[in-house]
Amino acid sequence: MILLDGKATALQIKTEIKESVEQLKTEGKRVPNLIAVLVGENTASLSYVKSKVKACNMVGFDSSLIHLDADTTEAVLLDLIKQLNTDSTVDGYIVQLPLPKHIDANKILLAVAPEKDVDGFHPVNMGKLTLNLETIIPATPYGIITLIKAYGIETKGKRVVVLGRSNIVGRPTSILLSLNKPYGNATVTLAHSKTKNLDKLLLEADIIIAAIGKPHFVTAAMVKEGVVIIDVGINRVEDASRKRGYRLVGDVAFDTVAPKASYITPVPGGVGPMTIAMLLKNTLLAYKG
Ligand code: BQF
Repeated sequence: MILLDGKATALQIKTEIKESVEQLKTEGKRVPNLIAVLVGENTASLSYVKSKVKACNMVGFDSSLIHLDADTTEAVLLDLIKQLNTDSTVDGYIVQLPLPKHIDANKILLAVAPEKDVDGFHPVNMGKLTLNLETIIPATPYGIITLIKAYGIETKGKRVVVLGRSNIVGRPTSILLSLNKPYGNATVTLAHSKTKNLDKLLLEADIIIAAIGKPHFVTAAMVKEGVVIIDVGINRVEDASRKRGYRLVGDVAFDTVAPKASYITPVPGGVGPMTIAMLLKNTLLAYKG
């Protein structure tokens, strides 16, 4: 079993980005600028945006957090987005999800200028991804592909089961892996809550991408010997022995599945850090235009 070390791979990517920023500085150019917009007080969201801003600082990007009240109206948020779209000092920005229920997330994502949409969630960018056109790839799917590539794992002709059909992870990942390009060409099944005979499907999978948000959902009995496991789950489970009162666990029962796997990502330290690194990469690409 080989551990897919997302933390180390993300550090390599961030180091390369940092070197690019230093190069820009020696050329007397401005540095990339990423803005994070957060609405409300969701504690997980707040920790995610903080780690994104911190990662920006680490590579030498400009970055700031715009933190709006939980009762911010859709109109006010749309107004901010208009400003960010026309602000030439902003290369890219993200609107942290989930948004409060009184705001229509689809309407917000549609308002983001596609060239500044470093999350890659705008329908135009999603459409380009689907059509195998050059575009901004959502950070988590991009991180998954980059991790697979870093370890030289073959995807061509492999049976992949993606568990979970979210717009942010499952669906774009299933599309990417099915495209006719390097680290694509897989035979992909997108499984979800209505899938029948999931156990049989998983047992036939060469690669499993777990993104359903259920702690320890995938067990050893569900996977074949030699399987590649990419665990996207970031689930908080109560743990009185931790300072915070919880610990992070994946969608895969790591301890029992790992001995059967050829490669497996840990949680934490797997796909999560890759997501942050690829957001920075997307910001650098948006800067370069
Ligand atoms: C790690 C996210 C669900 C819903 C909205 C590193 C992150 C997480 C874990 C992180 C996530 C999950 C993010 C680790 C960003 C990934 O060491 O394992 C980093 O910050 N993530 C998000 O912005 O929105 C989410 C999960």
